[in-house]
Amino acid sequence: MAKNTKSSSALHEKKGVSESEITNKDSIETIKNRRRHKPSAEVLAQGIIKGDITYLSRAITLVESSNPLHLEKANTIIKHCLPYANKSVRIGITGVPGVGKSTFIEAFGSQLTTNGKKVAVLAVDPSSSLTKGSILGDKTRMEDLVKDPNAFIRPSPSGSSLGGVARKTRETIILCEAAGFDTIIIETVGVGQSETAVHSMVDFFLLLKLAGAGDELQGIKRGIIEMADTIVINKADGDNLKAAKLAKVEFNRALHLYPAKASGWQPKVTLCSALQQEGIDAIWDIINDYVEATQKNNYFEHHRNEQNKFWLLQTIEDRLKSDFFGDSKIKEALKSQLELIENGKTTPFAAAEYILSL
Ligand SMILES: Nc1nc2c(ncn2[C@@H]2O[C@H](COP(=O)(O)OP(=O)(O)OP(=O)(O)O)[C@@H](O)[C@H]2O)c(=O)[nH]1
Ligand SMILES: [Mg+2]
Repeated sequence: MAKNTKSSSALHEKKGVSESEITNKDSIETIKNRRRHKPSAEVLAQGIIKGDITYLSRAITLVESSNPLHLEKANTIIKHCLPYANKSVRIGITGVPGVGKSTFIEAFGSQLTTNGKKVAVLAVDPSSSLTKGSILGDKTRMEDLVKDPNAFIRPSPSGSSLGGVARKTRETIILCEAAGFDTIIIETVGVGQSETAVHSMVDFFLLLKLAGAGDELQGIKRGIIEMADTIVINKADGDNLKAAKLAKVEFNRALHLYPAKASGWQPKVTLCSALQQEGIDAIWDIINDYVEATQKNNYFEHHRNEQNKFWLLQTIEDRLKSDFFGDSKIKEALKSQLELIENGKTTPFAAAEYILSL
């Protein structure tokens, strides 16, 4: 490679350092060009459909933006991508902090890409507006997957409402599918309402659990168990293995007490060690069985249709709410009515009637 003769000043720090051999000038130019020119929605969509990750990331950024102009562009991109979406398995993964979600996704995702799958990992994290997206820190725990050309990891979008975050994630799913990702993993922390939101956007819901000492069913939210298509007891290794096996028996017994699922699927309980990458294959087999069974009995498609209807109504509700509370007249009236309530000069119902009448 030619010596850098341009800057021979003694002040130039890199004197004598030749340009890196691995620097590909063409690709640098391409990246620079892309940054300079803002591609149209159509160009972005075409790029995504060809599997261009840079365009995919850009489009997701538009989806996540709160700028109305970006929103319009994002909607056009999604419209173009929709015919190419839907051809995937969407898997939700939840579990309390520390249960091993990131470690599991690293092991599971790597296994999938080894088997020729293209995996996108997204997150719905209700706390991400505070922590700026925990999956970012997580990337250190997903070392292999981050580098894997067949994997795409996107941190949780920030947002003030779970509804907003969920909408962004749903649209991101569509974009990822259009880009050719056939397995979508959506991670969420098992606190708050985020599991419900994730459950309403996936085909298969996986609950990661730890074997505790003794009473396994204590402190578990009933709703989460009901949502689970499979309970995976993680950290089934070393001294923990015995407790994990016991927990499996208990969960199996407990699951039989729940009413049958609309999918016709009997939830499974299985052991795994994400750290030692044991039991991962079996989980993929379970998911395949589920997909096969529910496609056969038409639940798979029916469920996705139901989810679409749900999100249509949810989106209208969100929009009405944000339009309403964002209106300056309403904001003012709300403030003054709140003061009146505090001073005992009106009732909440009268105040609400008044504000709604505006
Ligand atoms: N022994 C053992 N340790 C594990 C296993 N899986 C994860 N761990 C450890 O458990 C700790 C937490 O794992 P993470 O993957 O960060 O858990 P997480 O659920 O993503 O946690 P948050 O991101 O905080 O919600 C780490 O120290 C892991 O090394 C396992 O199968 N066996
Ligand atoms: Mg994590």
